[in-house]
Amino acid sequence: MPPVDFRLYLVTDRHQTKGRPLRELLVRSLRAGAPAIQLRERDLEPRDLLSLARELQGLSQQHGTKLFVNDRVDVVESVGAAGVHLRADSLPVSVVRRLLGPTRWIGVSTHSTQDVVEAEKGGADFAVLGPIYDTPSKRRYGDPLGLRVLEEASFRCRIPIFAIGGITPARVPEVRRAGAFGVAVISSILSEGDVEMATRSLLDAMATTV
Ligand code: 3NM
Repeated sequence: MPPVDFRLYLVTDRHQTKGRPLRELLVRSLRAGAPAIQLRERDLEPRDLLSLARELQGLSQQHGTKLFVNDRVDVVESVGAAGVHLRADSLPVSVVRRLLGPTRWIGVSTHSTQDVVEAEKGGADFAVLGPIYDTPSKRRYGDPLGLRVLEEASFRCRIPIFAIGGITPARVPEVRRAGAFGVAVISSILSEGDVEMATRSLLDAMATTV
């Protein structure tokens, strides 16, 4: 696989859009330059997920954005997405690599240094590590890991690590200093009134700390 070439990973959650249609917000973020999106609508029926993924893949191609689909290798294949994003309880990376072949990216959600070590050993292209900070949805993801775990994982592993959980533009410099290659966000884009500005602020924060 080519090296990971994006540093902002927008994760979708249509329940965190303040009542606005997800598709519209994603288009606005794509136009503002969001380089990668993970479609993570886990409570959508398979056919609804497939049709949203198909539509987003078309929009992503128009904007030069990479589309990832959470867990559903079959949906990735059928819409020609850039890659899959695996959870702790998804199929193992090695199995997915065999299914998807060498041309699609595999990202993995991790919650400890050991998880990142294992994702790397399994052949993942990148890891998303969190929650680093308190997040509005923290109960679902456990206690914040803090910057020390990010530092430790970055020290021990070579795959790019994206920090997730409570990431804001103001926090970008410290997560970058702790070794994060990039950041992954939901609410710092999808819950903001000005989605374009929110996207650009994160991109600018990343650009000035790289
Ligand atoms: N995964 P926000 S935290 C989807 O720790 C997700 O694995 C997490 O939302 C993890 O950017 C999280 O609004 C939510 O804090 C991130």
